[in-house]
Amino acid sequence: MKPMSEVLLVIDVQNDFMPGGALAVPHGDTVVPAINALASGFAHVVITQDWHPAGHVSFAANHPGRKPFETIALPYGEQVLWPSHCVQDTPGAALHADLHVPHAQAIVRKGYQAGVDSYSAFLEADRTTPTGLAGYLRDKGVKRVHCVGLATDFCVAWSALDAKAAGFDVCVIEHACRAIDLNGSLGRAWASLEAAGVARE
Ligand code: VGL
Ligand code: ZN
Repeated sequence: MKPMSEVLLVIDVQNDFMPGGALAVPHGDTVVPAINALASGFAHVVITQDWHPAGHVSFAANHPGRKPFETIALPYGEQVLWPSHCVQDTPGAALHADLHVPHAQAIVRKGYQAGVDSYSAFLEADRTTPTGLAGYLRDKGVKRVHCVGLATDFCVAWSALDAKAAGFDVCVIEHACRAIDLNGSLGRAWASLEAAGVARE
């Protein structure tokens, strides 16, 4: 059993990211048994949920004339426009029913400000507003963050990079992640992770 100083960060294993969901990640459901198996070896598990209001700035539907997967310029930078997904308190935002991590200690929700996205579990897309997760993990004595979940090239990659920048040792456990891979985003994500010193396991 891994000690409390090593956390398993289970990222966005939510219905809308599963096959048939609003923003389906190809084979996204295959991470569920992999994460269940890993989680049984971790005393410390934290879960994240993408958690948007219906009027969220990342939804193409809130930008007349724009379509999903286009990008727009926002005050904080470039934003991909997504199909509406993970709307607060809807079935699509719920964790996958087969995710079995009864001992998870905390659930961090992100992306709940209407005007700011948050791929990262640590820092919102304005790159200044913390979610509080870094402080939580430091308070708990965490040294190493093991990242799993969806999607490798968006929320997993951004979370892993920010965990590293916050001073933690970080790895991404590849077999327990799946990617969206939009215009080469997966290759770019692995390159950024490697350059930052995030381990690929
Ligand atoms: C995600 C796109 C939009 C993710 C969340 O969990 O990777 N991707 N919102
Ligand atoms: Zn989102």
